[in-house]
Amino acid sequence: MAALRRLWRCHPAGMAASHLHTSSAASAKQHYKMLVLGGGSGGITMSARMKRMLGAENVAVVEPSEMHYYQPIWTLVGAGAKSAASSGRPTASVMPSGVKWVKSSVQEINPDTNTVRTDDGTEISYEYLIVALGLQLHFERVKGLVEGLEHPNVGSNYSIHTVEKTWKALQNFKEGNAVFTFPNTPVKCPGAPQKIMYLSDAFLRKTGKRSKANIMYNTSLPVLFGCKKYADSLWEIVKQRDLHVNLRHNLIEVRPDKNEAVFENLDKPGETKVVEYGMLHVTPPMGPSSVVKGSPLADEAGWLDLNKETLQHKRFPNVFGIGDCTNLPTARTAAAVAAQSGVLNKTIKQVLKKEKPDMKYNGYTSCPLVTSYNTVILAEFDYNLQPLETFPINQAKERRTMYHMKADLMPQLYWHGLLKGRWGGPAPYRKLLHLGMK
Ligand code: FAD
Ligand code: UQ1
Repeated sequence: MAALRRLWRCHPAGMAASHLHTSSAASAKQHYKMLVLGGGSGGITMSARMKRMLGAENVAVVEPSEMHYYQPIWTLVGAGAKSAASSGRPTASVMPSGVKWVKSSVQEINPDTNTVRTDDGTEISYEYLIVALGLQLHFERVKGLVEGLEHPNVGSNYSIHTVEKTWKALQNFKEGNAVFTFPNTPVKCPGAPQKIMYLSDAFLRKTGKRSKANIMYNTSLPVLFGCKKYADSLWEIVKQRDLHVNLRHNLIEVRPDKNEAVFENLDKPGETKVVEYGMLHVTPPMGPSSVVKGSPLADEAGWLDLNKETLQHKRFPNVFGIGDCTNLPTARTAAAVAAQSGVLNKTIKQVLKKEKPDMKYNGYTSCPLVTSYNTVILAEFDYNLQPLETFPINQAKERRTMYHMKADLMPQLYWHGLLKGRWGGPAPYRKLLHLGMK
């Protein structure tokens, strides 16, 4: 349990004292026209947009974490290509100025009374609510995993507390199986569990250790990637690089003292396989935010129950949502958050004017599939898993330009475009770039 608590502890980096965001206890005003739950990618993005629409004094964000992380760069941190420090900035520095930051955790959402309760017992009422609580990681659901993450040959790019362990495990690898997993739950960025495999393969080749490694990707899914166009390219790559893909294999136990990982075969109930590892990269099981799950806002599985086109709640018309906490049937990514933010802005504008929302989110999502230290396949697709590519070139090919975009341009676009409410995804550019083409 102590180890688990360490995994969840917030980053202790200090808050910029120069910012004027006050704590909930210090404020008397407990009602906001627009209340945003969660100050991650979706929450900060929407608070910036709501500040422009309604004025800063009408907007509040409930977020307990002192630090805001750009999670997509953790793929490169785990492979030693970027530093963990470069992924985080103080939450105070990304909170739109003048917007109230309530530095607490939401404990309960009561949409029947238009109120939420925070962990210090404060009740906040709202006229409109945006839920952006993200999803929850469940390292504890794999037996032995929390203990395993204390060993030097196990890591996970999915948390700031474990991402540097991946890089250590990779550097320390000597021989044997290098094992990469994908759990039997929905995940955020479904490409990330295999990106670190391609980077590890490249690292082991660069350092002359590849011949001593047997690299395997054990995934619960029945496919390598959801959108066929990119899956076809990835199958070519795994064949060429001698990477072994085992479909429908789900990690159920880690035995760190013996360096063993136990997998169940999802197609043959009761059949398990024990794999000895030299290094293990785990993508943990994930699930809905417990706060959403425990509220009337949830669907049967616990996700925020939204209209998939307007992003308005199905039963509570003054409630909206964005990002990983929702039940939108597309891959959960920051790129999806970008596209959703433009649609949600329009939906809210129309709802405030008592008009019927008419802008439709098409499920746009994107996953820069890092396939080495200088190449990326830029997957972009919609609700129907149909490619929706920004550039008028075949994006299923590995490209250096796209690696540069992922490693150098995207972080800038995130901090200075998305989080400022000025980046609603590439759709306008796609139309321009495809002018005159089919
Ligand atoms: P988050 O950004 O996770 O924010 C949720 C926020 O809610 C957090 O700040 C949290 O502290 C807060 N919160 C939680 N519970 C409470 C509570 N009870 N009360 C108040 N606040 C609470 N996306 C891409 O587009 N491209 C990529 O290449 C990519 N790669 C990725 C690689 C990795 C390893 C990972 C982990 C993610 C990657 N993503 C990528 C996914 C992307 O980071 C997420 O989809 C995105 O951050 C979702 O935004 P969100 O606002 O829904 O959730
Ligand atoms: C994107 O918009 C985005 O959000 C800022 C990402 O998250 C980091 C992405 O990874 C990608 C690929 C996009 C889409 C942007 C372009 C230019 C294709």
